[in-house]
Amino acid sequence: MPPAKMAKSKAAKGKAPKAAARTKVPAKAAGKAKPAGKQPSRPAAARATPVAERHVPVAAPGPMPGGLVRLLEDDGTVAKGRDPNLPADVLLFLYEQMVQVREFDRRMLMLQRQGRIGFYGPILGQEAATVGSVAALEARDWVFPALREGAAAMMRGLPLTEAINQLIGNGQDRCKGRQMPCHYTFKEGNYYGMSSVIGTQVSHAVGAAMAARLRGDDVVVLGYLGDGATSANDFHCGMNFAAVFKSPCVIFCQNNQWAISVPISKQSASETLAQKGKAYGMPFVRVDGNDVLAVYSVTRDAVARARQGQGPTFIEAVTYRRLGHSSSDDPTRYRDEAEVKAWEKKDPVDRFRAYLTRRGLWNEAKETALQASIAQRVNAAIAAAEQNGPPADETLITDVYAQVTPQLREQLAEVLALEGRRVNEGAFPL
Ligand SMILES: Cc1ncc(C[n+]2csc(CCOP(=O)(O)OP(=O)(O)O)c2C)c(N)n1
Ligand SMILES: [Mg+2]
Repeated sequence: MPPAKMAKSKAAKGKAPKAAARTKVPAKAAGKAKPAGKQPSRPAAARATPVAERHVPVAAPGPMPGGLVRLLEDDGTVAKGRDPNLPADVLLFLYEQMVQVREFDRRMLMLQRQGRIGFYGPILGQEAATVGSVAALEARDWVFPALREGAAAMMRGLPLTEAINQLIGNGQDRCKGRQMPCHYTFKEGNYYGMSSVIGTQVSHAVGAAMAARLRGDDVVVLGYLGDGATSANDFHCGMNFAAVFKSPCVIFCQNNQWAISVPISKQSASETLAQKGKAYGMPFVRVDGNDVLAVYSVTRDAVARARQGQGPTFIEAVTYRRLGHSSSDDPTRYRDEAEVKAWEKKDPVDRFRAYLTRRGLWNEAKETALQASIAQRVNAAIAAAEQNGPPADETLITDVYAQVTPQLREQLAEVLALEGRRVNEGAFPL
């Protein structure tokens, strides 16, 4: 049932919680959000989640495939009968999002090197895993991201200027500079603020999904984690709880082979991360994370199972972190460049472009136009965000209690008397 109808029928039964009634989240978000500066025309891709609106038929839940699920070959071909046959506009939406986040990533890393933002966690190489998985959600579903899923917020309508406001931590940042960069939060897009504590995304996602079920919301939660997070307590508690109570969620692990400087071989003695799902008694699947079609397909099926009351699925997306853990890291100190080169050949964007070209949906002229349009969007967003001043000093004491207490006021006055205003402006501690 299309989301709009679903919300109506729930309302008729007298149990239409607020969240379930939201169907066009990104569109609403655009209306509600206060862009901090002049925002270029919204990326076509950010208008909505067309995948959700035009959902392709859901595969019947069945036994999970063994081995690695891969649909797209390096040359852009798909084995006969295995193409999910997504509509052209959906395919182009996915491609545009992948290209956009790649360019955004490149530029943000440059800004960090120039001292214009303090920190950045790049996703180069993991574009298909994020874009393909989040595209499988309906607009009313929720995302609990880890460090490398900022593209999910943008796909769900977070304007680029707002994302950069967050990276700068300026006065227009929703968290007023109190969070580390890359910890976007975007309530209108049902994108939960990222928790830095590794693995907690799992328990948060599982708990939120349980809460949604108890409230009668028709919501599925997609929670992300990295390979390193599978060693954290929260992963195990969350997986167990999810499976026992059939929490309507999908637990999506981006196995990018590294947890800062710890390789997967030192992270887990299991043959695969996916099989950890079996131990907890939930369906599991291992997918080629650089294959956007495969990622989309397996996530869509997992979301369908969760929505039908069949509980959680654990997905391991096999991919690779091609750059450092963050802008503060130098990966050449602990890994072989040959490994990086080998993964460059499995580039998810190139592979998908080859597929689109084969299908007659893409060509060089379109590529040039898209690159130019994205460069313009990102440039305009940077310019707009950089016009915003820092958060007011008074924000140090707001949002702590419902009302600012006299003690906090006193403390602020003391700090300002001692230090003056904006003494650390422009000095990034990271
Ligand atoms: C509980 C906890 N321990 C340690 C850290 C420090 N830390 C931040 S990111 C990270 C590695 C995460 O690796 P992974 O889960 O594979 O995600 P990736 O960074 O590769 O996306 C660590 C150890 C943390 N944030 N939280
Ligand atoms: Mg990792």
